[in-house]
Amino acid sequence: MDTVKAVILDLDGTLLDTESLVLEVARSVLEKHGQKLTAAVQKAAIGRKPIDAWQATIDLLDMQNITAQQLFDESEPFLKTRWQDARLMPGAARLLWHLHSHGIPLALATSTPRATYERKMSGKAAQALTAVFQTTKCGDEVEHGKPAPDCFRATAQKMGVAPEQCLVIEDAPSGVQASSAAGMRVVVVPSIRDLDAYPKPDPGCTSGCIAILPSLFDFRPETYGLPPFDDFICGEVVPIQPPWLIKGTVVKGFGRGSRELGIPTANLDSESLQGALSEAVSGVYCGWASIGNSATVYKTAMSIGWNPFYKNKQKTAEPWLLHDFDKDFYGEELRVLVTGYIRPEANFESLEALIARIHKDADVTREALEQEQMACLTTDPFLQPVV
Ligand code: ADP
Ligand code: RBF
Ligand code: MG
Repeated sequence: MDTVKAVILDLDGTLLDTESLVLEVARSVLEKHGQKLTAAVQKAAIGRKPIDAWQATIDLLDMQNITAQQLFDESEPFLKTRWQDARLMPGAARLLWHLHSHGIPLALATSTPRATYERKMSGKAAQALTAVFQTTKCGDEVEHGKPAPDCFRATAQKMGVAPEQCLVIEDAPSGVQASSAAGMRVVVVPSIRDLDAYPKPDPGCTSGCIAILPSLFDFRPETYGLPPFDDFICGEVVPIQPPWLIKGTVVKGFGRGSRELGIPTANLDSESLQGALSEAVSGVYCGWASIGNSATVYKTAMSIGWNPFYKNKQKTAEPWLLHDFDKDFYGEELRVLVTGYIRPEANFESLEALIARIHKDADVTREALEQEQMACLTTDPFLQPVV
């Protein structure tokens, strides 16, 4: 197998969370028409061209007297002013800086037209990253867009590396198809939860999908002959820098945390996730938390996602504060400073296995937060109550 000499990355959904912005704008456009962006609409619209996404929305919500073109025309000017607010995907900055600092040539191959690319990368965090790319190929600079292989072929040619020596990182089925057709190996970090949309990974193949990963945090460069990360805390926790700040009101869940698992989790209201965090974020994390009017800070293990073991329909953020409280705190404000990624959400064969794994997450959390770089964050102003 050829060694990897260059890494080519997709932009939207892989490095940049533009999906959250699109959803936010869609939400406000629909609101003006007295409609709500339901989960069903989101599912139907994701991964589609804007006009097709709006058509699916109209059909699902049974909206009369309006066309997809009209809704598109309403949303477009909004989006144009918002691209600069696009956040980086979890783990994107860490991965790019790591590879760049080890001298691995990096390139970007995106369907976005050049002018929009400039807007999307003009935000503070994204701006800094433009320096790591040796070359960038935009959608309007090739004859045929993805799923055609043109943009990947042209990128490799410009870098002077053979397709077999390129490793591609993609989120969308069309990008997987494009890079596979260009004769490259591709690691997929899916933006669509239904994995049937992607080919089955074959780690041994010389071109096509070689792995599907839950997030960029789970990318292990050494698997592909690239230099390994050296920043793990206690050998396994990925540091999140700067930490994520999540604030919300504690709401009632299914009540099974304490009852079924003996592990109470203070579920945060759904709005606390919208806007504050990328739509794509899920997994098990560690961090510091504080409650209501108190400035006392607790070690916390938190799950974000759909609880595969229970197959939840709604995404939840559920911190387990590693402390024995003598009362509950429903309705109070809870602040979580998320400092590290532990693992992806998983399914388990038994309730006992799930419980055992969560207790291990708690042990990992306790130890990781003792390390200086995480211990020093207890005084962060975000954890203080606003008086
Ligand atoms: P629910 O499904 O309503 O979230 P749980 O059984 O998970 O119910 O219990 C969570 C509630 O228990 C929290 O909302 C909080 O008020 C309370 N609680 C008590 N101790 C803790 C703790 N150490 N961590 C998180 N929540 C706790
Ligand atoms: N649920 C899962 O289905 N899979 C997991 O891997 C998982 N990991 C968790 C890790 C931690 C630290 C915590 C606090 C919860 C986790 N949960 C997971 C969620 C658990 O199923 C949930 O808290 C209960 O269902 C109560 O709502
Ligand atoms: Mg709970």
